[in-house]
Amino acid sequence: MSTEFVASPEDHFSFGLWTVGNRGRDPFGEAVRPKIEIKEMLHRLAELGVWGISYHDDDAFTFNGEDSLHRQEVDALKAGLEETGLVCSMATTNLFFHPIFKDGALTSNDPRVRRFAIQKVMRNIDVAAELGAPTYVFWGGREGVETAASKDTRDALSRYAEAIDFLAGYVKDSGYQMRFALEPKPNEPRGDIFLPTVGHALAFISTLDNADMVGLNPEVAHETMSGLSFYQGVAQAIWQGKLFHIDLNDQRIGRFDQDFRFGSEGIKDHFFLVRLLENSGYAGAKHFDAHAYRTEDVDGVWDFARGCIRNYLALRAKAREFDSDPRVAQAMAYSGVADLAEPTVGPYTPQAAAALKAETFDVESLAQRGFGNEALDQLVVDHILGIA
Ligand code: GCO
Ligand code: MN
Ligand code: MN
Repeated sequence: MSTEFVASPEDHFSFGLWTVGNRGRDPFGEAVRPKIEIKEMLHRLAELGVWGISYHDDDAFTFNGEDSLHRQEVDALKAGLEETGLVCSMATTNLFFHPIFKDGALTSNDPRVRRFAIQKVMRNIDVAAELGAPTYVFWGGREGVETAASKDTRDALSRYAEAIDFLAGYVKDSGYQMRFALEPKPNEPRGDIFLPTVGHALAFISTLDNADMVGLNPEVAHETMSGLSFYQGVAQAIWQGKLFHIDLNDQRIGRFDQDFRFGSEGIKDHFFLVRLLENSGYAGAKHFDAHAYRTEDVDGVWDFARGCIRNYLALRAKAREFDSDPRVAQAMAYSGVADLAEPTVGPYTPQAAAALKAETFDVESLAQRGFGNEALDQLVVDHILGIA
């Protein structure tokens, strides 16, 4: 296997401006790295074979800036994209940093804050459309509570749905080719965040009037924080046609949101994740939402970015190797992997029900079957370790 993993724009890798732009601030300490200018970021990313960038309005444009300044700033970003050939693969709104959002944005108890938040999103949706972003993400970091006494969650979810439907109406009415992707997270910065997991978000989407244009942007770290399997969440989102975007990073279970370099921690989980994305035909952005360790200087930031890409490409190579190993095919056949794709009873008919009722099963012999999953999984581990 080649040890040179070179990305090309066809791989659809993307980075948020805030990821490589992260200066290492945390709740206990201030910035440890200088600011990198957006132009510089775009050039460095393009050199790494990256396809796209994503941004929050406030990453690139002055918060609540005058129209003329806003125009200049949008033009500067546009020029940077044109110069480097990068696309804008996703846009989003910062609805969490300014103190006005301390009680939430789309779900603040203050209706004036809710209206301001929706206006802020509309303003940036116009920019996103101009930049050609196909996906608009909603991460509700402040949409939540510390004390359940402060909000009726049913009202909060109604206001959340109202806002998403209103904004979806705005996109459709404006003729923009854009879909929304909700990003679940269980907590941090709020004590509890609404739509805490992939499952909650999928159920919420099904209540929307504009469910057709709303899907998910799941993040490795967010499901893993809760101890859930990211792989299973993503697989279900794909099954429901709702994987619109994905935030790739890494995380240890039960910790705060660590945003580690992709593939640096849960190597086996990531092997299966990459294999799933590749084999499912997912064609969207492979978006790294992570940042360099706080120990790093600017060189470390680019080591981090290269590492995310390298780990994805290496795991993709491993997954291909695994899927073309005849011993794997044999072990999978023994385990019955393909048999699960066979319908069990088909659609209900009285005849099918009667036939099933009349069927006899040799329960004892069925119970004796082994599925060979130890041998199958050892092949997984052997491939990952390079000893297959
Ligand atoms: C986090 C989130 C954010 C969002 C970003 C784009 O935990 O901080 O992952 O990084 O992804 O705001 O919506
Ligand atoms: Mn994210
Ligand atoms: Mn996150």
